[in-house]
Amino acid sequence: MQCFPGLVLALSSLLGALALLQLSLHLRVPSRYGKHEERLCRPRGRLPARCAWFLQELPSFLVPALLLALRSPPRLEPLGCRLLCCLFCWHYFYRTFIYPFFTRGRPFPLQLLFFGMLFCIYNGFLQGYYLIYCAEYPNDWCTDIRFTSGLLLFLLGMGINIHSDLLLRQLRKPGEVTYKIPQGGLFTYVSGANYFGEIVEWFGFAIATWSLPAFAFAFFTLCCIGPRAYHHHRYYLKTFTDYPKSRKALIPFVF
Ligand code: NDX
Repeated sequence: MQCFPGLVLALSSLLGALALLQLSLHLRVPSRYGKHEERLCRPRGRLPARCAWFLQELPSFLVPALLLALRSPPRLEPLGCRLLCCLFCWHYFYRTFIYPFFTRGRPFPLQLLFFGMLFCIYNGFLQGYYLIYCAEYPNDWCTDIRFTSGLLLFLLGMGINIHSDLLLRQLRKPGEVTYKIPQGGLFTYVSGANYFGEIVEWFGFAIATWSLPAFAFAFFTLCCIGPRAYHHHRYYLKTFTDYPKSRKALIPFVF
């Protein structure tokens, strides 16, 4: 396989278009899973959350890993490039092999799982293909301000995301499916602390890679889970009369 810059441009543009489609579909009406799923826990047409999240996210880890294995001779020089590919796989290792096994979420709709998997194949291919076959970085990219600041943002975002996922999980005992008011960590300031972390993470990745595919993915993430944070916030305000009034939806002190 070789690098086709036109393919990268086309796939990144399509990802940007999907982001706008996602935004237009879900700005008013949230994606129908989790607390926005109206019919509770009907087993038909749903898969247990553990299984669903594992299957859905697996391609985001496997596809870049396969592309890496198929690349002969291996090309991930310089160090900056190798590190960037590892960051992407690191996140999806967590999301595929760790997050699903601890989740206490409700069963996930099969239809969304199918589209989610397609999305993960698409994005895993785009990010992996670009980093493994196309990206060119100077040998001193690791000391470039874009790489270092992007890496710091990525790590900060990932830390917030994982910590917030943990706080949400601890709200329930095994087998419980009720919703409670999240407390602690960044939830003190925003209802969508896990989403805020994830958005910071992927913008950090985009800055560190300084690439069109990564910026397209960060934009998609913003359009996908930004509105979802807003819908979560409205849900909490509607459901809990004692919900902290100073808490924002997504961005601490701002929105
Ligand atoms: N999965 C990313 N669009 C999505 C699946 C659906 O990873 O075709 C986007 C992802 C996909 C979507 C994905 C892309 C767009 C798709 C869509 C389906 C249709 C759509 C493909 C791939 C589509 C077009 C046409 C435009 C292409 O019971 P429960 O489950 O609610 O329990 C929850 C629990 N919890 C609480 N427990 C007690 N009390 C409370 N108050 C609670 N609040 C929540 O915590 C869950 O077990 C858990 C987390 O819940 P929630 O709702 O906060 O997060 P969730 O949305 O489930 O995300 C989980 C993590 C989170 O860290 C988030 O940052 C990350 O995954 N994520 C999620 C979505 C997308 C994404 C990251 C990204 O874009 N980077």
